[in-house]
Amino acid sequence: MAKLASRFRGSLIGALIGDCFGAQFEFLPMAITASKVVDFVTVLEKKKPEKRKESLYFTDDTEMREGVEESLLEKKGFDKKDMATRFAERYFVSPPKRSYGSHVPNVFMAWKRSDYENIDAPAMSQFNFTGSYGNGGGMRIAPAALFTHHQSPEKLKELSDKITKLTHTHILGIHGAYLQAMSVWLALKAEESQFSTKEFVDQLKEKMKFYEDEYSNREENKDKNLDSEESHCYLHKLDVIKSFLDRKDVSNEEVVKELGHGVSSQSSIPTAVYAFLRSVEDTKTIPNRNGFERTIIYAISLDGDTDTIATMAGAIAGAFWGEESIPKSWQECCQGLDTAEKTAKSLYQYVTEQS
Ligand code: F2R
Ligand code: MG
Ligand code: MG
Ligand code: MG
Repeated sequence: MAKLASRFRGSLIGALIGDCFGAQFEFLPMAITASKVVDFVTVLEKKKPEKRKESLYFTDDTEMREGVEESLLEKKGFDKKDMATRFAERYFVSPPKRSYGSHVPNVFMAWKRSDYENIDAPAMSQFNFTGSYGNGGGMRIAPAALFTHHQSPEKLKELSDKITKLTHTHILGIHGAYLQAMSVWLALKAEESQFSTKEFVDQLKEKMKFYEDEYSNREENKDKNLDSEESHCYLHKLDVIKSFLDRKDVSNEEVVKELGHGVSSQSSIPTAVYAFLRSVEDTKTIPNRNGFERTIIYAISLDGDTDTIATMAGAIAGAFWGEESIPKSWQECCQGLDTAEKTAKSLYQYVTEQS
């Protein structure tokens, strides 16, 4: 079983690799298959180390994840002004390749105009005051699971909600980010030799049912007549994942139809969870590769929002199998590797001292 320090490194480096590798395919106007992704990684693996080094850039997924980590460590917990300032100031100097979501920069600009005094309102006014349900909450949330490793899932929920609501206040964005955070949190604690993918889904279902029930039972939501697929969206998708895990013939088309591969939380976060779980069980579709490698290759093969689905799946897979499962040749390709390694060590040290 991978040691905890290795799992911390695995989660952040796994997230980084998913982003850097997936960004090469994000919304490409061509069909992607697992064999095309395998060809891509094989070319990288055969390159001379000096040619590989930092040859792949990271995008907004990593830039915002780094903002979360830096702020949590510096402030020893959540500080909204500090985290918001880090998000925005990084965005204002970032190269165009970071390709942020189309609407989230409005939040950064509004914060800056208020000199970082008005933090809550800009996110709430997004999308005609419904708030964003983009997957920008989930893509950056893994460090919250590391930070609360020795705390309860309820503490993780509190922290995940605060980090997400800075930019994403739609309930599907908030619940989606928690589903991703909880998946990393559980993967960090899981033992490979006794691991059951179904039990993992059941643990997630229990949490999502509680929070989705709580939301739909709130007085102000009772007269909205939310249909059950909307109000219990993640519970429903976790059931789909469970039924997929029972079968060996689930095609990419079916996964995309039922779980999605888009930029919304609801059409990408359950997909990332499934990419990890499927890769634990299915050792045949992508042969001669370990579980971490299968997770990344499979997540990207689903096409669509490949950097974000692979970053979320990579964060879970890296937490489960640890850093040793991630080929050095893959790691060396990524811009941002030194930061991910250093931050994972600091987070590990921080939580160990706290426990
Ligand atoms: N932006 C990109 N990639 C560029 C390619 C996009 C693609 N060509 C396309 O056609 O979309 N990647 C990065 O964006 C995602 C994270 O975005 P984030 O941070 O959640 O941003 P935002 O702007 O808040 O939301 C993203 C989109 O989601 C839709 N949306 C969200 N809430 C909505 C609502 N309440 N009503 C209607 N639509 C809503 C909008 O389309 C937003 O633009 C990651 O993939 C990251 O890699
Ligand atoms: Mg395509
Ligand atoms: Mg991105
Ligand atoms: Mg993306």
